Amino acid sequence: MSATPVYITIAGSDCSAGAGLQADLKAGFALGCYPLTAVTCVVNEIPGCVEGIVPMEADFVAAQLRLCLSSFPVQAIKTGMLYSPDIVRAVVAELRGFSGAVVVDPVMIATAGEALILQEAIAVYEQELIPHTTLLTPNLDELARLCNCAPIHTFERMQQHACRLCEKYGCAILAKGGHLEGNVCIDLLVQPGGKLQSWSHPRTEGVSTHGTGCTLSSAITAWLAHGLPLDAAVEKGLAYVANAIATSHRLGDIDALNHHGE
Ligand code: PXL
Repeated sequence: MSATPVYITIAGSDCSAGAGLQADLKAGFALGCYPLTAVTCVVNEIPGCVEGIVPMEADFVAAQLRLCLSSFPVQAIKTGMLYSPDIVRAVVAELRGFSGAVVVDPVMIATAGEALILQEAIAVYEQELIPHTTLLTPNLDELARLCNCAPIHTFERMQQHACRLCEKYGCAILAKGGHLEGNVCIDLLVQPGGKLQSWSHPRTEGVSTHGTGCTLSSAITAWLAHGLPLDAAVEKGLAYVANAIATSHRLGDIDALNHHGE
């Protein structure tokens, strides 16, 4: 029997269990991996309302990462909500000796608009974390923030800025065009060397989900941990999320993603 792939998610806890490390765990297990966790923050929230954020001490985030890395055969790492400059720096220091894939979901704001990052942490992402990244997965707001440009609404501008970031940092960019103008969502993968691939799907109307970004980056990391090349891992990650949305079920006021494997 082949070994179960192991990856680490470095993320915040969402008590409503739709996003954050809870989403990562569900996607990782559904895709046949063993996801380990390094907790960065505890977020007291339900979809649409972040009531409070309690960050861990940065040294303790690093300690969780160090113990996991030294105790398990870790194939890949994903980062989600890192929140503070100190936590981003602590993560970067532990990543230095790691040679597997690193997927960075640059979590900045929750769906309802609340900040999930201290503004000073963004410069640390740019200067220290993104240069260690294999794949960066910004949504349109995060892409505009990282490019220091006006809000992005069209596919052409999304492509132009994703290519710019890819060249600047030498890492692959998956720009998530879920909120582009029109009825179609287009996700664009730009790889160093200039290879472009895109996937489009119609917007799912009337579904109010939470945690799709976390689920996507975790599903991609799971497929990378299985040994798939980047473009295949992205394609299968996108399919996983599309299916989780299409088969989501109503739970109180939200549509809970349906996590199940292949
Ligand atoms: O979806 C972004 C996100 C990431 N991580 C945590 C979150 C959220 C959104 O609410 O709570 C912990």
